[in-house]
Amino acid sequence: LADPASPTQRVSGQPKAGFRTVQHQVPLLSLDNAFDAEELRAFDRRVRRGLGALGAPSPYIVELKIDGLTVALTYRNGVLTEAATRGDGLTGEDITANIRTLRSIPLRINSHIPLLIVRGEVYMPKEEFAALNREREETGQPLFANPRNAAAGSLRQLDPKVTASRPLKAFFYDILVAEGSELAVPDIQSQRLEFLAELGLPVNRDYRVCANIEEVIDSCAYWAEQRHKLSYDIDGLVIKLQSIAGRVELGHTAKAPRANIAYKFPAVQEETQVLDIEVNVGRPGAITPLAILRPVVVAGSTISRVALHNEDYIKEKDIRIGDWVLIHKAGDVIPEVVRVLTEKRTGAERQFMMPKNCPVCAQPVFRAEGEAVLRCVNESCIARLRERLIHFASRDAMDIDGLGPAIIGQLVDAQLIKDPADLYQITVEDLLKLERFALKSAQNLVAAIQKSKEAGLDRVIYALGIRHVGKGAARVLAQYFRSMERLQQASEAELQTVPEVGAIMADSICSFFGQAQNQQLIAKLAAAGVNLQMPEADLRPADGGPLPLNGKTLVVTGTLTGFSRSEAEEAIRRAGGKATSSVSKKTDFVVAGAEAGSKLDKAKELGIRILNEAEFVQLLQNKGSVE
Ligand code: 5U1
Repeated sequence: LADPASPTQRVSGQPKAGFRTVQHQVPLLSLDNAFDAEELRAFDRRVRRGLGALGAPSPYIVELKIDGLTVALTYRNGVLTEAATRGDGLTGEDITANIRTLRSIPLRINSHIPLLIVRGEVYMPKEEFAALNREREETGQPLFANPRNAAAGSLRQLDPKVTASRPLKAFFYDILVAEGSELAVPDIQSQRLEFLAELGLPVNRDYRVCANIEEVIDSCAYWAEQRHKLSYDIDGLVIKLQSIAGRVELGHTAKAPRANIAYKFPAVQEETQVLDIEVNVGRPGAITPLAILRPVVVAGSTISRVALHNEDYIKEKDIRIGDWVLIHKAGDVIPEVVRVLTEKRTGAERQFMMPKNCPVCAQPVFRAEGEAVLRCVNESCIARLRERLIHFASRDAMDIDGLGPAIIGQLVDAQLIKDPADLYQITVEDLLKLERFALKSAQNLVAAIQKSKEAGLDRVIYALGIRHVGKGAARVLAQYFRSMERLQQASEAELQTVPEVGAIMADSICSFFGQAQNQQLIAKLAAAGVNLQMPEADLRPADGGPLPLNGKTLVVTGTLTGFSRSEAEEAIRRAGGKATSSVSKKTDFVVAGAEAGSKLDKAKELGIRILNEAEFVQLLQNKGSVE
């Protein structure tokens, strides 16, 4: 009776040992490329000649070519039964379990068509890619080079739970097979896209129907300019004959249909010279090399410096001072050295050596075993303090309006602050002694600093800059421990019971709070009046009686309408209960929202009381029975 379209099928059980290969029912062709207007006009002449209509203009559609991973989905009687990668076009890999975890892909489409196979592209939006990489950096994991690699890496995971945790999306653009359809599949490509959308599949609506090839060329010029504004990467455009009958008539070569072509944007790699390599001291003491470049415009912005990450990276790419290099923007955003143009070397280039001492405080630097990064470990290094303060004041941390790197630099140089807590002692008079401060701006900054005392425990935890503790983890820690004091006292073992906290993070938190200067910092923040508590439980009964979930253990699963997962767990803790992530005999209740999966099954198996959202709210409000 298992229904493959049941929401429970979004999360599958066990990781697989490997992917099964699948034979595509219809080959997934690739595309020939055109690189300029002339090649597009030549394509148009071939199309019109092939159709015997050389004199007549031909209508085309221009679609965005999403830079992701091609997939083919099979729906039988409207239900998603199989998903495969493109592979070599004839054989792909079975990634059904992983595809099912993508919320934007329907498990059931709005039709009972006996067999439908559609083709599309799975991708990761640029911002989500950047956030994922930030998180990976914070937790010491290797970074993805670009959104495409991140999408491919996320989809080709043997454990679907990993795929489920990644921000993947998809667009569909082609119908490979439609059999026994009671619905007429349209014979015009733009109508086909709308048809796919009506079925409930995600479709990119940024297409343009063009009456002739000159309109196509205009559209290509438009997107060459505008593509950087999209929230996802595209690696070109696809020009297709609107008429599907025409497409069939023209047929295909061994590799590609004759009626379609990909337009590739002009290369966005530029040559420039490495004028120097400098090192930066970041937080927490990471000494990172930075190439100073002869300024060059790449895809609309001037690049004059590029991160070289670490010693191994420089060695691997063999980057020397004076080298000519090819640079591009990875993921269309982050400048990166593609390769050294060794053919341009004159012999005057110089090898770069990482410093043995911190360039700011002159103390020796260290490279920990297994790490690629050199670090300055001098706690009083001015450069480290500056970076720490920049992070402390940043938008995601204490969000101190007007306290940017330049002012922080002045405050540090004037020796007005030695740690973040000193910020709260700064007066208007102190600021007036610095450059560029007038009475009003000084008053505003002092007010902004004072206001940040109520930023919230999660922000303070994040602002401390504990290694491996990102924004999300700080929020979870704040919700779990509810006060800085409790967090400080937590053992490594207790920390590891917190969802999302692993061994590396737990170790890092303990070693942070184990250091005397960090304990002093927390004490100073508290003395300055920074709020280091979560707000008191607003669900606590007015009469001060027992909390409604006192001593009870609950597991939240599935999607609730009124709470996010962490909000529901917070509500449980505030009501005196314990929120855990796995169902066992010790679980008192399982709160099951929409699309609850294996945890709900396990609860049923163990005979644990299952609450729907309304019953859960009743319990929180002390209106239901917990027995
Ligand atoms: N929008 C779109 N992207 N894209 C990529 N259409 C499209 N068609 C493709 C490819 C590789 O190939 C055709 C052969 C279906």
